[in-house]
Amino acid sequence: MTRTPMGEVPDRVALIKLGGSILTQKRILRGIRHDVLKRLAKELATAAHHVRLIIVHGGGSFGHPLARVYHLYGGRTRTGPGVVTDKKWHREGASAVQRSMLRLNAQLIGALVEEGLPAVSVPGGILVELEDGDLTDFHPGSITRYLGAGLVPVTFGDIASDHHRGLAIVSGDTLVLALARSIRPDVVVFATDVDGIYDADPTVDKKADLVRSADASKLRRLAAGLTDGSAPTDATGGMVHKILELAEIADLGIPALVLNGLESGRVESGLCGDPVLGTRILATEPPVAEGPEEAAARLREGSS
Ligand code: IP8
Repeated sequence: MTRTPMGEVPDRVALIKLGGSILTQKRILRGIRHDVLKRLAKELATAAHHVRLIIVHGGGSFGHPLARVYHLYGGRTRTGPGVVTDKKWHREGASAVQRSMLRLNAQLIGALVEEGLPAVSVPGGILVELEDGDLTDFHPGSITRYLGAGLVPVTFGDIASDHHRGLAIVSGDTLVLALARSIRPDVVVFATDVDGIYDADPTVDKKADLVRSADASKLRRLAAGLTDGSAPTDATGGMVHKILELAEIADLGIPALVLNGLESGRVESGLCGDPVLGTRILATEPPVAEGPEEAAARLREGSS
């Protein structure tokens, strides 16, 4: 991606996921990394001169601890299916989780607005319908309309209605994949707390190597290798899920990038298409459309 000349409205769209692990302090309930938030807002504001942004953020210590306490997980999540025994408890939990997520979202929006970005909030729960924690319907209209109006929509992993369970969590990663499918951005960037995708779990294997680039089939091989281990850790389980989602994004013909959002300048470089340390995901080539002459020749030759 090349940088848009100053003053011109960018025509390219970038979808970026800011991981909860970079925005929040893992071990402190609702602890915000204010310095990171401020720096990322500056980088996003600079990048917004070159690409139109859709931002998705995760929950970190604003979402996951509460979701766990109230058994709100469902479907393919890190902690497995939740068991719902008491509807009132479930409803109170849903309200508590969303209130907490809105606080994180407001902090991020505040930082973006301070840097001059017209950011607006779109709770992820109103975009989706779930069935046992899995996405069944997606309604991205509010995102596309805000984007069309020149705003920066900021959505987040949230509580959502679930046709089977009543309520469940929709993760930021699920929202990214659904947005990629429906909006077809020019690039998807995942800002995480590690340098990219590794060929083994770097928290347990000192010899784990950073994968500099991968296509969908390499990603699927990597995911299979990571789940081969005897007992995949939480970190690996989360990463395997992300890797498989990235393969799906690549198959949509959209390139992606996984980089470290805790390192200064990487988010800006990644969004602007400058060289940056991370894992570059190559888009799967769409099949070349057959022209009328080729089609006629194929029919003449009687091939199918
Ligand atoms: O951090 C989940 O989003 P994620 C958000 O992207 C909640 O997995 C509410 C737990």
